[in-house]
Amino acid sequence: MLKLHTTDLSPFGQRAKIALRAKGLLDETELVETYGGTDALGELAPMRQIPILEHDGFILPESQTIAEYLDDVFPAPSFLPDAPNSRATARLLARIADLYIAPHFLTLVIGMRDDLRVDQRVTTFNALNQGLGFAEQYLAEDTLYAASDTLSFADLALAPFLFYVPHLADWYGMGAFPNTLKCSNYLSRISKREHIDKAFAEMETAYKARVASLKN
Ligand SMILES: N[C@@H](CCC(=O)N[C@@H](CS)C(=O)NCC(=O)O)C(=O)O
Repeated sequence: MLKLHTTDLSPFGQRAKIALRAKGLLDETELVETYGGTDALGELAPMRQIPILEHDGFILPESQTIAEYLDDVFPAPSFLPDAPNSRATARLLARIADLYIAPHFLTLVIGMRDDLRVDQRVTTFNALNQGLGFAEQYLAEDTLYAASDTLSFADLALAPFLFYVPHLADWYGMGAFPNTLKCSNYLSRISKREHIDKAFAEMETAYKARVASLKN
């Protein structure tokens, strides 16, 4: 039995959901729609954050750990390329997404509600752009996906965050990808790929609903 606690708006949740979809497991997964921070999530994991996966009684938080667990239990298709350099790049890009992009993304999303001050906007976009610059160094340009010609941990982690970059830049009146053309090109090319396209469509709908609720 597979169950995923998540919401379509969350790029962390989408990492787990894309993983399930790519493994052909989404149809048999019960999706529990929830935002983070609830008492019900707190009973499953101390972080109280989405996503949380349940698999035959095993309860697992943290999106990257969930993706790695799914790859261990359901090995095909693998989320790691064959070549050691590409495998390392896939892991590195996922780590860059978590360490240097995700924190600034969260500040900007929370700031939509709390009306981030102008100086904080600039600081946060500078930090976000620095994180994107780190990804830029390692993104492959001549491959179908971020690290190779197959979907990997890099795409599961990076693509959902990059999806939001133009949306958040638009919301805050900032430029998207000012010095990161490779990231921008990657976003265009990945948005057409199987599994990612569905995630992006779900995020688009969820983001529009979020914007509408903030404007009301
Ligand atoms: N490191 C976590 C981050 C997950 C995360 O920040 N989830 C957000 C939603 S996008 C959340 O549940 N926030 C609620 C809270 O922190 O109380 C992961 O990779 O799964």
